[in-house]
Amino acid sequence: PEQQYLDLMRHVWDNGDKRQDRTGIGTRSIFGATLRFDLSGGAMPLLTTKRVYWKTATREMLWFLTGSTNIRPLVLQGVKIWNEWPHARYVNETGDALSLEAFVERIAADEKFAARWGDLGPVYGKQWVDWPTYDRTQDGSYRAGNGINQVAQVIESLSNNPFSRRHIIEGWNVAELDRMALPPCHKTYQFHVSGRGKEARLNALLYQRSCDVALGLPFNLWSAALLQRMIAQQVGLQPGELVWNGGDTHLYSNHADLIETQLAREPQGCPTLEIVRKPPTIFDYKIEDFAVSGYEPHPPIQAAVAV
Ligand code: THF
Repeated sequence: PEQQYLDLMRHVWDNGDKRQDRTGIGTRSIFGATLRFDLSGGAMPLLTTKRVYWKTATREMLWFLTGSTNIRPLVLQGVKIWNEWPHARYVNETGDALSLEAFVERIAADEKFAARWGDLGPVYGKQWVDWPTYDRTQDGSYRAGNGINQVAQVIESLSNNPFSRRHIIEGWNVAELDRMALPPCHKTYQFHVSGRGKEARLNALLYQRSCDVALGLPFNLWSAALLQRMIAQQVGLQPGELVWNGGDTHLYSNHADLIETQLAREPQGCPTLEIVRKPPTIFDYKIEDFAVSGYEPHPPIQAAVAV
């Protein structure tokens, strides 16, 4: 299964279109790609050709499910993957040349500062569990309605109407894109039930509009499979297939060392995930609930994230 990822990386690097991108770094890019993973028996799309920090990605997923969009809870757990964006905004808007490290320390130490500068806007967590609604009033104006918890609704619909074709979690809230630090990359998740009775399986499809194959995709694959596994457990289905669809699928030109190193390595088996307890709801998972076995990856490969 991992070979699909390596083949995609090779293909994008050798044949991708060289283009300038928003970050100014430059990418090689293809448009449209598909990967498929069978999660039966607990198998996970966890890459072994470099160490992937699956606990970091898991903490991020649990943070999405809390509805939070502030980096502070991540920072307090030592998760650094969202720090660059609020830092860049802070430096831009205040002109204060505070280093990334000092900024992050202040986010951890100072709750008020974090509330002011640590927020990413209405990104994933907000849209997933509290998508805003508007009620039209008598005089034709609008007032805020109750938010929609899409994750809870998908659990409901999978339980009550498993064969529906509408089990969707959507991050792309058109009206709020301009307030997001970054519009969602992994923007649409669709779930699907195949088979019946004890054999019934939960499949998932992720559509990702923009994909950083070297740094983001290893996280995105793990996280999608993790969400699929948690939902499957909650609704009593076996894990089925994960289908990943990429739109602009690219490699940053400054990731050459990572790419050549990783492509020279051999995959090391198929890691599995056990969820050691069944929490009462999808919102009650803790990091301790997840145990990975058979993970003996090659060493990590350091690379800078494009902001
Ligand atoms: N922007 C870009 N350019 N690439 C991305 O992958 C990306 N994301 C999120 C939002 N914007 C993005 C942020 N997610 C890492 C991993 C995921 C990220 C951001 C950064 C990263 O640096 N990973 C390193 C270190 C991990 C660690 O320190 O724990 C790694 O080696 O994997 C993708 O959705």
